[in-house]
Amino acid sequence: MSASPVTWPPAPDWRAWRHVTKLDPDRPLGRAALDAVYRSGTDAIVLGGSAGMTQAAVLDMLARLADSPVPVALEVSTLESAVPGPALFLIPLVLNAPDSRWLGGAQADALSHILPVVGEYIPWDLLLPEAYLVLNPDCTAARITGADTQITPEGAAAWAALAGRVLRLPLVYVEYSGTFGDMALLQAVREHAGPARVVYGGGIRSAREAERAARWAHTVVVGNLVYEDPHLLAETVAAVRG
Ligand code: 1GP
Repeated sequence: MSASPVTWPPAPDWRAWRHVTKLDPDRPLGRAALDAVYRSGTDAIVLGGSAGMTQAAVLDMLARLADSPVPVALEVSTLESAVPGPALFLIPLVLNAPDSRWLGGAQADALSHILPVVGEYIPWDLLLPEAYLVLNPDCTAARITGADTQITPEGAAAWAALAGRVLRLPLVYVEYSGTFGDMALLQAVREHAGPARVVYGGGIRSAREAERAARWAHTVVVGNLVYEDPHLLAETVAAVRG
């Protein structure tokens, strides 16, 4: 295979991210809230959502974030939203879904469409797989994937060992989107994920929750708070930095 005709910028140092702010391209976000994100000290912005990841919405959000002081990553959950511009492309795989479609089938399907058309332009070094454990039964991702959200800390530890040590995936994401999760389960994941970075997201609405999650997670993700109380984001950043 010949070398890519495109030279992409180097990937940002995602291993150093302690605090990440997740923005949903499908949700309206005012200028004041965006300014609060920029001023918060967060390490990176991730665009992601379980619904509404249209090409137009993602391109619009990327344009608004052109002046971001921190790297902007894109969680690629639909084929149409895979557009150039982000500093990093996160590829979600759902470990605890019963259908292997969410653990590779959907991604291979997407590649089967992309490879023949723009294969030589794919920035492979900017793609980063995330091994998700989806744990809030009421979140959209759980409804879409049918994830088994009732797993125990021991079950989560086994998934973490499989992802981090056997499959050697770089990230294990403990996802409680919308609700604050079980810290014993997060601890079990951290203790068994081997070299993988452990990411936690879900229900962080104050410094207190951010501090608790940051005890076990390498990276803490805050989403809803930006839309509800953006002025509190900075205190979650301060809390994870200890
Ligand atoms: C969602 O993990 C993130 O994917 C953050 O969750 O929106 O509950 O903060 P919240």
